[in-house]
Amino acid sequence: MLSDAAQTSLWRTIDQPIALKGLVVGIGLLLIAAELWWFLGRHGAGVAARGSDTGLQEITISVDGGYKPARIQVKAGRAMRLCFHRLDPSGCLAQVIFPDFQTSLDLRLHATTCVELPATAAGVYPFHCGMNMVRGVLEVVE
Ligand SMILES: [Cu+2]
Repeated sequence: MLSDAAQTSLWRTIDQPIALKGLVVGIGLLLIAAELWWFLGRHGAGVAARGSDTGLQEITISVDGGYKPARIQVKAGRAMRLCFHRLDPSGCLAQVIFPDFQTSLDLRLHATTCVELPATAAGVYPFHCGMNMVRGVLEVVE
């Protein structure tokens, strides 16, 4: 056992004013909120795919640190073509997986790679990178 004197020299409590404690807690909560927003929040509205001569709905998605846009709106009952233009060298983004369509796509760097997906019912169909860290979502609406 340490004597009281030794304990005091090893560990000393410095009492802080309550306002400072509150401030530290507040900043902590703000940082937690910011993190949740960053990883789970909705970042802007979905971007609609446009029609094309082929009858497919088309959209080009830029892959650079994330999917831009990450929320894509398409119409139900029409096949679609998604083109990914990969600018990010991170190996993590070299693959896109569409779990609901049981398909995946390998993306070459500085190239545009397209996938055609069949017409589908209205709903929300997420897609993600090879390791499920970077995510996007297909919003299929009537
Ligand atoms: Cu990843």
